[in-house]
Amino acid sequence: MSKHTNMQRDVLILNLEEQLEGIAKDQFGKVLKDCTDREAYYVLLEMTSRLMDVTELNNGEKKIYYISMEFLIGKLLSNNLINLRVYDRIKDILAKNGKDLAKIEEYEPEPSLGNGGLGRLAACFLDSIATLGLAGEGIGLNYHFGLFKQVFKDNLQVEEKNDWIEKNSWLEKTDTTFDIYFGRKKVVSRLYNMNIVGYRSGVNKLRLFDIESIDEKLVKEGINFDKTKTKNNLTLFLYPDDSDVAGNLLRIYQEYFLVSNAAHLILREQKERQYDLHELHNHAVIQINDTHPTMIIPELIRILVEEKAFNIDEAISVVSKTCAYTNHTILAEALETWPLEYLEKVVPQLVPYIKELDKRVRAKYKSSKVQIIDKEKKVHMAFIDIHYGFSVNGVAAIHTEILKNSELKDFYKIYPDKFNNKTNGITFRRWLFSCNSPLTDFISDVVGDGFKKDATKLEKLLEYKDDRITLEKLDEIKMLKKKELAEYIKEHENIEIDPESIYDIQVKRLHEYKRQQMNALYIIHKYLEIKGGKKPTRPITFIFGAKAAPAYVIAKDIIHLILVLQEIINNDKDVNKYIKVVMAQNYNVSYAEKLIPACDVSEQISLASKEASGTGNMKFMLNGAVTLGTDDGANVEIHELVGDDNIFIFGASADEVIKHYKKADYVSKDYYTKSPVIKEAVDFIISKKCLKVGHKENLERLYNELLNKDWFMTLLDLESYIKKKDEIFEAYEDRDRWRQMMLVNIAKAGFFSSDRTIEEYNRDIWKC
Ligand code: H2P
Repeated sequence: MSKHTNMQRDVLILNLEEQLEGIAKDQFGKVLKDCTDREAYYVLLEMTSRLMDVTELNNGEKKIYYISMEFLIGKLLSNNLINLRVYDRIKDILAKNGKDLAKIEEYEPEPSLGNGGLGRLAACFLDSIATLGLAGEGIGLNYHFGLFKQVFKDNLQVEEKNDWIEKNSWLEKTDTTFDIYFGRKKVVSRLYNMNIVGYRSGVNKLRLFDIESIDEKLVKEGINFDKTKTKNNLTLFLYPDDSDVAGNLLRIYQEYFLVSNAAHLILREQKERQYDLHELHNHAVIQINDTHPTMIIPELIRILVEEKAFNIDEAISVVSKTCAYTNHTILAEALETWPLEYLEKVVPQLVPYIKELDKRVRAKYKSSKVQIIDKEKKVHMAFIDIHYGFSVNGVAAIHTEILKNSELKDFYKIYPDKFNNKTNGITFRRWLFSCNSPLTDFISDVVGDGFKKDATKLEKLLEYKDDRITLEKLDEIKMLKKKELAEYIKEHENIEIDPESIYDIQVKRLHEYKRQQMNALYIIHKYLEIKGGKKPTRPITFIFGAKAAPAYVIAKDIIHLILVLQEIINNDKDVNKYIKVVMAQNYNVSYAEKLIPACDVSEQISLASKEASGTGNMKFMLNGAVTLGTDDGANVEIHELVGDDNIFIFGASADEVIKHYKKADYVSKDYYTKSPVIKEAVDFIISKKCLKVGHKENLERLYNELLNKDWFMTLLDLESYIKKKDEIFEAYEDRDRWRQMMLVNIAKAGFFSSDRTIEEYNRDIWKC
């Protein structure tokens, strides 16, 4: 950091109190003490922005461009204060003025610029890239209404727009605009920046592109709008409903808009720094986050050829050396294949380049399995990335192995050196320091502060595995967090929960492969047991948080079932002493920050082989929850780290599941017919009790799905899940053992710091 900015920062920090008062006076004509919490939020926003403005930009000869349709950044105030190292001071000043930072933060609107793990990972990566002092930026879109805001009405999910952009916000409008062409149709983009400050480090930028001609009024009801008015709707929502052609086309418009802006920005920066574009790969590396930004490859090639006088061979060569691809899932639905005809409609100028890329592959490789354009004239976006990028990585060890040996094996044969694994990580700044300060402080007291910069130092905690005082303190902190969550849930969901109960939590995007429905079937099973007189030793609170994609019918039916169970169980006096169900409304990053520190049992129950990594599993572990999971994704690595004694694993292995798919021999009805336990739980979905509270159509559809399809093999694992789950609840009663499990999980979580992940990306891929 230069002396100049250092000094400016120091002066600001020295005079924090004076500065805050000055801003309060300017903005509201009041002293800080008299400001409302909302006003105090804007004062802090201004203060933090000033501090970031005088923090030096991370710089380097080579820059990372992390291109992603999603950046689930969450609220930024606390995180920024922590990274700027003024959190405690600000908290003290506020307290002196009768204010509570936690209450003030409530006024920060939360953007929903992401869907789940993929978007949240991108946000954690930005934090770590900045923390490691790497020059790198995120490039994404500035969706005005984000994903959506979830509300529950009549036990159903209803989507509303999430209106998060305010006049004063972290967004900085810039003067940068680009003309973006869809064939002959032109739109004008505008760049907005957000500062991303690293922990005890410099600042990077998140670049969010918007469209100048956006028309928010297009959204009339819920999240519905005219999908054909591209000029006005492009950045209204992330993931518009893609159940029709217009929705699919809009998605392509968005993707091209993102990458074309990115390409312009990157090339402009190269020019400003007077770099030779033939050396692009020495000064820029582009990380393509899942297939959504794949068109950056043909777009860059196109611009180099048409505007920079490259010949096509040179252009392909330099772009291929610049782009790297991360695969986040093996689910077919997420490996995009666009009909060529759609691309012709939206971006005709790109199609000749895609055809050229395809032609070159055809000339070299005969196998139809690796062709970019298939017989049905569909373009396999991932295949563009693999052929014309220099690196392909999976996001957890088992996932990368599945890519190499099964999903992408034909490519692995051609390009063994391109494939590599980068196990995901999470930023501890947000997922420990910020969301669980009592635990952070306690760990510092026990093992010192070293873990804040080097997370593997958490392992020192293991020396205290038999120390009663340490273990009791861990439990005390957990109880504190459980009480706080109980208050929050009372306030937000109007449900009373007992902090003495076991908190069993499953929070993640709603998807059948993540198997929230299996958890719901367990709850039914427990309910019926209690009705039959078998009471659990200790009450249990089952908590869910999940949004379902608006057009994903069965996912919405699963939410419906959970809400129906919530109503039946919480109102049944014979049962609600023993179990309760909470479906958190509008689960988002802020909610996660409240749920995760309070969790006892972390539900990671995907069908083995299907969850590429998971990152919630890491956040829970770091906060002392014990995992109940399948050997899938990063659970496998958690399992290896904590050992058999500190995790509860059940269900079919990834190999077994892959075999079932290959042989197509899984028949869910067989499991239903053979097992009275399964039958009883599944039948309950369409019992009179449920139908009285819920909707026949939704419940019957879900019931039939489970019996006749069950693509993600819920019934295959249900019995072993019930058994393991009973076991983990029993294990909770051995309080000494449980506390030790908590400690071991925290101690071993260091590996999952995103600082480690980013170090590996940089060492093996980016080389900055
Ligand atoms: C996805 C994968 C997760 C992975 C995450 C980040 C797409 O997230 O499914 O297994 O951890 O990317 O790599 P999600 O399902 O939460 O949307």
